[in-house]
Amino acid sequence: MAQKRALITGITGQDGSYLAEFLLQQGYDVVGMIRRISVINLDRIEHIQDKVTLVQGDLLDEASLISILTEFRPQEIYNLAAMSFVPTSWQQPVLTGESTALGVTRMLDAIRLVDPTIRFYQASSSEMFGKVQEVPQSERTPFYPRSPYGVAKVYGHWITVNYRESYGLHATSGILFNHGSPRRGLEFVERKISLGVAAIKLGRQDKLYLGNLDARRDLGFAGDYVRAMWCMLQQDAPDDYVVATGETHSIREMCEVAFSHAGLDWQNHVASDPRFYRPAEVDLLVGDPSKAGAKLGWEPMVSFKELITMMVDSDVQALQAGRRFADVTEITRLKR
Ligand code: NAP
Ligand code: G4F
Repeated sequence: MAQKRALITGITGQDGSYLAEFLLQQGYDVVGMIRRISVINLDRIEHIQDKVTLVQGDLLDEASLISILTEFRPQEIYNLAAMSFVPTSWQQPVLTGESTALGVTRMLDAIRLVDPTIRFYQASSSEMFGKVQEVPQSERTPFYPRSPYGVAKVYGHWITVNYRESYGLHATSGILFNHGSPRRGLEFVERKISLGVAAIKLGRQDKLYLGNLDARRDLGFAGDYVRAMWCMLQQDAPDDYVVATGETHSIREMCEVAFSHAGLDWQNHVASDPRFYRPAEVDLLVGDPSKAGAKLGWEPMVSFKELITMMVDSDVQALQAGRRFADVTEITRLKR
């Protein structure tokens, strides 16, 4: 059988890096789209850089997408690129809409124009459920987004459904609940905690400042979740799927597990900082992954506790090895 080619937008991100690894293992020719910036950060894909083809393009620029599809002719596209950090979406709501919402339309339109047989995966989000209308959340749960990011993702989801219904595209939306890994961006709460625990364990800091500890999230391992993305595009018909663990844990529990793994008591080190609270919060997320289980045969392999301890161990090792991390907490504080 001829080798399949996949295009990944957001290949430099957490999920893009795991998906690229996974697709290479499946024998794919992987093309990754990166945007033009003054210094390209290939940290997450350094180890596979010579096995993938990198091409410049931007979700803000439809012509760049059209020319990539025309040149590379992928059979599958995984649209993972987005402005993905929820607090920044209040600070940069228009940019968030341009990439996270309209960027999806630009890519769908490029597919429609260049090759409507391309299979398309859209990285939708549990953030769309926001102020949840039922517990647990499934593919049938109505959306009630609580951030400009969530609103943009709702648009991305519905334009995917619309292009599927209007033009018969094989366009699928994966509604993924939170997933982290040792490659998670430093601002997201589970990584902020694992890196904070590692720094405290090694005596480099004493306090970790966090926001709302009562929020609850359904948190899995990114390596498991990219497998679900691929399974979705192997189905005969496009559809929507919730991908989640079915468990929910508070941020406080994340702290307990992470600090106790390092032999520390979280209550001695975690302090509250009102600047990390959000203008509107998503209090509780817990997904019902039964459709993904039944139709895709997908289930998560890594538990909540395994994920958090894996992340703490990885950050302790990284700091011990002399790796330096930018302090992003200052620049992600919300103006009040
Ligand atoms: P991430 O680590 O923040 O990666 C985002 C990627 O998008 C980066 O490669 C970034 O490139 C790229 N990007 C941003 N704007 C772009 C633009 N205008 N044009 C081209 N590329 C652009 O995010 P992630 O955690 O891997 O998540 C992947 C996708 O899944 C995102 O769409 C996210 O919203 C969605 N999602 C994530 C989760 C989760 O818990 N991780 C859950 C549900 C849905 P740079 O390297 O240049 O910044
Ligand atoms: O880690 P977070 O920033 O992730 P959030 O907002 O749930 O978004 C992530 O998951 C979405 C899927 O539901 C993705 F679509 C999105 O791209 C992203 O990957 O915050 C999680 C929770 C929030 O309730 C927040 O208020 O943790 C709470 N939290 C408490 N203290 C904090 C902090 N969050 C951050 N980032 N930093 C804190 O200090």
